[in-house]
Amino acid sequence: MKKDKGIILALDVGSKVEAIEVLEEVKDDIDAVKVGYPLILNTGLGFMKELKRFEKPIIADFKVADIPVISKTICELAVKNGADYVIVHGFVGEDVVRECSKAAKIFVVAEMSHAGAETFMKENAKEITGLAARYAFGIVAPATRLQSITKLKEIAGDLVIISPGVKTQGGVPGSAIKAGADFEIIGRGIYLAKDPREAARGFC
Ligand code: BMP
Repeated sequence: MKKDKGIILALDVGSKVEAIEVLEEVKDDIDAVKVGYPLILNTGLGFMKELKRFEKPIIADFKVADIPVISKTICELAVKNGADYVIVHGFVGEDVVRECSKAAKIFVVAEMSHAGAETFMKENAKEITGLAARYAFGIVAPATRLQSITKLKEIAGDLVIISPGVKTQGGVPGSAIKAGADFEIIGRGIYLAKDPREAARGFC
């Protein structure tokens, strides 16, 4: 995934019209688009193919966390419908991550950005990153906990680190990249802004 602006847009809007409007505005100021359940459950899996015309890598954020055979099927469906990368949970274990990696280029969630992730995820994030290093293209690590990014970076090797939690969740723009992330994921800070283009430029 080519790095220019260092920004991945989390396109969590509720309709095709909104999604296209936002992308038209910010396409020159982002490196990739992350789509997830809010958009895909509203518009259908096939919408990823329609987004191809923006010529940005598409990350399907399905946080896959099922048994291996079902997880692999989800990844296959995502790729068949236009995803360039799929986000998969790591806590489900090696068999799931391995099967998913056979079907797609994957990002593994190492540690999430919300407060609840401190309960179970934080203490296992290093092991999950070690697992990801064997199968994944990258990991997801929290912009809300910069020490976690720095710590996981030591284990991550060549893994690409993408980091959500910027602005609306409290992460300071630019700080995750300074701590070792490759890209910051930004959703509401861009698509809810009065002027999404100006907002996106402000993050570059
Ligand atoms: P926002 O910038 O609006 O807070 O959006 C963050 C995006 O990153 C959402 O799509 C969310 O699902 C995702 N995300 C997150 O916030 N924290 C994580 O730990 C993992 C995520 O994928």
